[in-house]
Amino acid sequence: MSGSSKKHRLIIVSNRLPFTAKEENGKLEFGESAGGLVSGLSSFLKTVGTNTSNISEYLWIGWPGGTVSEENKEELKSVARSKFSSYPVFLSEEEMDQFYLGFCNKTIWPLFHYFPTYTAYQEDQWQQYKNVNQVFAQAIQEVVKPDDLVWIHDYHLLLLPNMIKTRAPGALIGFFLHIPFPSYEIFRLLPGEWRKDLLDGLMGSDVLGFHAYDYTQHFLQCIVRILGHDHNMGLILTADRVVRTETFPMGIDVDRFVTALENPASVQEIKDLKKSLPGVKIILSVDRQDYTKGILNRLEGFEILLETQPRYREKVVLLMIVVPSRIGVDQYDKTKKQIEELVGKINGKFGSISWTPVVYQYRQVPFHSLIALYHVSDVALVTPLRDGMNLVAKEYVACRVDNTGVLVLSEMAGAVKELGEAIIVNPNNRQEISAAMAEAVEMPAGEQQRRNRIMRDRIKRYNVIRWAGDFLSQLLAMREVQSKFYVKLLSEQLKQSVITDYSRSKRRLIFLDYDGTLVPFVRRPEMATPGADVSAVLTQLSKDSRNTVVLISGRDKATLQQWFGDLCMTLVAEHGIWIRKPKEDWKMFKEQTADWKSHILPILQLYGDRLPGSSVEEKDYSLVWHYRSADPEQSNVLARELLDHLTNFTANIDLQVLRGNKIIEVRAAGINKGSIGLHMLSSDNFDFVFSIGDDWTDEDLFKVLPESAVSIKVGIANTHARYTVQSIQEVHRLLKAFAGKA
Ligand code: ADQ
Repeated sequence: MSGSSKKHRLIIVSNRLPFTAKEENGKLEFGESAGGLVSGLSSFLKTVGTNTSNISEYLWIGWPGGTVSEENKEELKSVARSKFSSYPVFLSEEEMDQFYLGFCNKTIWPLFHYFPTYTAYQEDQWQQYKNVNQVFAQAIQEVVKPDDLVWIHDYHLLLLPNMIKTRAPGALIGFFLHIPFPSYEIFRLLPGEWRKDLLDGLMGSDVLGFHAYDYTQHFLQCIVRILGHDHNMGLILTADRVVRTETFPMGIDVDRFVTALENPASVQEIKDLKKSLPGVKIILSVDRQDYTKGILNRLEGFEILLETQPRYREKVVLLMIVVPSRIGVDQYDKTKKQIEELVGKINGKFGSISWTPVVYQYRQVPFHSLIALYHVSDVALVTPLRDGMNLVAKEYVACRVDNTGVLVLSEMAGAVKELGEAIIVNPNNRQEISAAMAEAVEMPAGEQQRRNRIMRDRIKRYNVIRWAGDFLSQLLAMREVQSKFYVKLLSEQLKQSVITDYSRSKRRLIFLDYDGTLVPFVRRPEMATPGADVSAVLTQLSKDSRNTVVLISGRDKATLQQWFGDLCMTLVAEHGIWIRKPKEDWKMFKEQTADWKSHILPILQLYGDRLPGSSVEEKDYSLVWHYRSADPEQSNVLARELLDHLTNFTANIDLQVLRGNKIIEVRAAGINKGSIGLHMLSSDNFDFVFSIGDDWTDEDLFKVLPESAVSIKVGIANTHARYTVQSIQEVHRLLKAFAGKA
């Protein structure tokens, strides 16, 4: 990883630490913890502190793998820090039970792997999930420093980014999801509050990474549909944040595997394996015991092969290694039983004294044995029903140093995107698995080498060190991306000086937009009535004789009259078509005709009918098609179409067609908030001009104001305004401060 020369500390956060600590007879015992993430990141972490790295040091935060009594916690902390560069998060057995075995592995894991029927929706487990994420947030807060890079991993900690955003100001937060992100149709099965909280949680990140392009797209689709945020090439812009989403397929450390094959332990293991299985083709199957891995399908495919093609009997062996996993979750216990029954059935049906068709082992195997297995197996059968990536497939290819060997790979694994030269199967089709096994066993060595050469080159290039480096480079780059958006943020200091200028001035002109500035957007415009706090602050501001307050909105005059008619302020309706000064009647700002409306209205109504949830608003001199409550994706397509339609239709008429915040508006050309702004400016000699708004229509006003004016946009998007604020709450605070100076 290269880039700016400044060095940062990296904080890695994952459910498990890279080591395990357990109490035996009251004493702590330490062990290594296995798994793709730990071994992958360890290779990357070896580069930390080198000249080419932007990372000066690292600290790993997570659970140490067991419950620890009070008296041993300090010792564990100290060993964790000195030996493993880690910081433990302590969790009770009950917390772990409901959190890990509960919400993580009975709700998120099955649902995100497209097993909705295995998914539990239990409120107490959800509460514990929130609680444990809070415990992690607390642990991070204890150690984090500004300028740290915080990299959170996986589905156990989906709520964490948002929880630490405020606790770790200045730190950049990255999140990587190691499992698939499911399509909206699956994700929406979660109760409304959960799915919103989970997405809000993730949106606390600066960079969000996924293994595959599809998962990134699914996530973005959920963000549009559930939170209502659009994106531009994966960059999500909300009123107060910029979040980058990106695809980073995780790799492995190929060199580590190749080098380890030369270790005496591996060499011996390879010899022993070859001796114990002479004259047969070895088909390897290695996974954690998990129903998503398709282990049963694999066995069924093998059964079909032996059944339908007897010539393979005594000629092939399925070497099946299953690593114990998530013991205590019903579905896992059930799958284990089913696997063992089927192994027994196949061996009973086809086996002989000299030949066992399926050699089955239910255990964790050490690294040197695992790579020996990869090295001697003629075929690797990797057939998950759904898998975020699948590192086993890549590890097998890495260990084929002479490029022989055949990988049979499921099209449902994320790894298939990079390993397209494998024999690709649909794991639901047992016949296909069986045919793939036969094809693999028969494949000539030249063809095997041709395929593996391409795949090995690819996985060597995008290895795990590149993967982590890329992710962290993107994370660091967010500082610059965000600074462009945050450059105009109204700091506390600037805010105070605006308030001082306000209090010293004698003739003030104050422009206020309404929707999105004083009140939030709601599903139906008529529901956005001003609350008591908004009415109070407007009353106070408009009572001050030094103030000329102009409420300038796109709404119709009847609504503004109803809500604010009694206040001593200027009301402007339909973005400048109508104006009502205090104690006067409504007047048209510039003469208008409305005869064009009868031509345009049917077009808008047609789109109103075509898109459920959208509606047409007819004002005196403008027409609006609203689509805030409609399906966001469908409405984006139709909005583009309507815009095109109207632009062509109005080419020779003096009308303007504008696309706003979930609306398309048609009105007479030449009238906008800017014209009203100029009119009001010329009505007196003001010594303080202030304008605040959130919308594209406010830009017309910002553009015409004198340089000395204080113009503020609500939201961090590009703007002509001098400053930006991130929320409506900030608008309220500022206006209240003004009112307090009256
Ligand atoms: P897993 O579901 O655990 O990981 P996988 O990617 O295959 O799946 O990683 C398993 C790791 O465990 C591999 O590194 C492998 O070497 C090791 N392993 C497998 N069988 C073993 C055995 N019998 N003994 C010892 N070690 C064994 C999750 C997601 C995946 C994603 C990874 C990484 O489910 O889709 O690829 O995270 O992001």
